[in-house]
Amino acid sequence: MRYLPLFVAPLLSVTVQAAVFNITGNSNDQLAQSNGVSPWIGQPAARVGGSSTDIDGALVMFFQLPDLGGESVTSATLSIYLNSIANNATFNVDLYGMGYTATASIDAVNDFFGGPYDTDLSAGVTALQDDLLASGTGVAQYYTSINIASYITEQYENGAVAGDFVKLRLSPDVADSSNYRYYEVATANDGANPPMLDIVTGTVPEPSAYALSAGALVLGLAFVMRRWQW
Ligand SMILES: [Ca+2]
Ligand SMILES: [Ca+2]
Repeated sequence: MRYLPLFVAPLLSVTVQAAVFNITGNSNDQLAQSNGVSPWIGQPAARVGGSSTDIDGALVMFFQLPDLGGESVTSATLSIYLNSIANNATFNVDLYGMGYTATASIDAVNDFFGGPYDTDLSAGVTALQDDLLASGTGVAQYYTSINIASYITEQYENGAVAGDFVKLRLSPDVADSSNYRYYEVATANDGANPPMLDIVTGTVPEPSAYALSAGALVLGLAFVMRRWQW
């Protein structure tokens, strides 16, 4: 039996961490309401779901994008502090991306959405995570999203520059929440537990680097195999 040396794996994992950005939400975050009127901008908490009588709410947040310094986004996660769940709300809360903006301000008329995951077909809206917050789970704690690095990268690719804001939304996953059944989420006006977007950048190998590695590997293998056969 002949065994070829296994030296493939080390060549394929050479991402180098460059910087970590812990971005606090902008205090212009705001509850977008189903009636198209959104007066609450300075509140330290927002009611996602049945925010008041016959009115539902979704929290729209803004995070100022950093200068990546030529690096790539290797990780990006949103952390949300759930204060409480009011009146045994049984729906869950989904995470959506709403692109990027130069100024942190909501569109009171159009930004609200409540409904099943990934059914908001509005232009510029992307479903990012089903049930980031779920009924029956612990309160008075942070919940962290899945890695949304590809979505953050997409914003830069679409033209966002450092100083622009990525816009994210927490929506109830029912079209009509019962009155006063809601998730109370800390906003950026909560000094202790604001929403956070944590971005990690790093150097991702260029495809050409992979190609070179692969080419060198093939040559190396051919060389080794020739030697083995002698
Ligand atoms: Ca606010
Ligand atoms: Ca859901």
